[in-house]
Amino acid sequence: MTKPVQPNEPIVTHIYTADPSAHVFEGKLYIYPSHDLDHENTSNDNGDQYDMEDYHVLSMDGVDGSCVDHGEALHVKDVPWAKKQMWAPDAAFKNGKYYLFFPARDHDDIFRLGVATSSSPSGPFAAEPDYIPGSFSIDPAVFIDDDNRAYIYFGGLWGGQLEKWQTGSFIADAEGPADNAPALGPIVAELSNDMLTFKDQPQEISIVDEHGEPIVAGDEERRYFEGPWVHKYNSTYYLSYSTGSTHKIVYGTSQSPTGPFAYKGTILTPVLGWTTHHSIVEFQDKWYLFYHDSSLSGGADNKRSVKFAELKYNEDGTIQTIDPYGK
Ligand code: FUB
Repeated sequence: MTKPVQPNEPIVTHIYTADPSAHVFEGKLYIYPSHDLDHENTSNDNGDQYDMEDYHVLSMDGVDGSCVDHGEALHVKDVPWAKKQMWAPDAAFKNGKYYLFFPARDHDDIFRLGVATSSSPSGPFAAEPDYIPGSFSIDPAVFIDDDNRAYIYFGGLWGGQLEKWQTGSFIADAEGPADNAPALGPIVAELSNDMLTFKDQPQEISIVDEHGEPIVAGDEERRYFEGPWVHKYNSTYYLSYSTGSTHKIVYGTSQSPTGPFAYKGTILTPVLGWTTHHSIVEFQDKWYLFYHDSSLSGGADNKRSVKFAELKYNEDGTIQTIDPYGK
């Protein structure tokens, strides 16, 4: 019998999992994580240590029950366009189908975003033969608004290659903006009704400070790095993301799903391990943050474990900061 899950503890321990995207489907919590592997690849800023090959879908009937691993849902060998590095995925339900969105390097080593479909939230998923036309970079996250329009958010610096797309084409040696120039924002595109293509040209999202000025690239405590997630609470849109080099999950709010977003504060203080990555979901009238850290592996950057914590709002809609170690 599997052990019940506990807040701020790994939800599974038989495999390493990271980058959790949590959703409520068919009355249960489904978690779509990366599946970290135990290998000896060199750790570097290019992310070579994150050499994942497949996805497993996890589910929980409740936050005090056990977590089920539904087994391999998609493997890179079954994705014709993809070569390696199956990084942070997300899932969505529309048109009576489940869609798995995922990044991987294509055969030219360029990160692209793919889609796979299933009739079940636990998969297995069948990949489309090609990546989403016009897609690039990493960390897709899909938000479906109350009017049923679906938006995909994506983008990550460094190994995620976002700097290389500033001109609209891939420039292999492109660097990020100067420290005093606006930081690169995440990218958003509305998805077509069949969820397989972008409806329009992807747009960069602006994240601004308390004076309405763009957050600059040198402001590493607040600037966007990777791992976007959008949710809606009391009619306000919340964009949350990792600050990468300063290891925090932070957020901003907007009255539009495409921004601009006004920076508000920190959701999650740094965890053990270099990366931090999260999702936010409402389940049975409470809100939860799913995140990962490397404590189960003793701190190995490429061997992370998904955990969760309750997320609470203040009366004014701001989010209370979570310290995962209760300091
Ligand atoms: O898991 C590989 C990468 O690490 C993800 O795509 C990033 O968000 C970071 O968590």
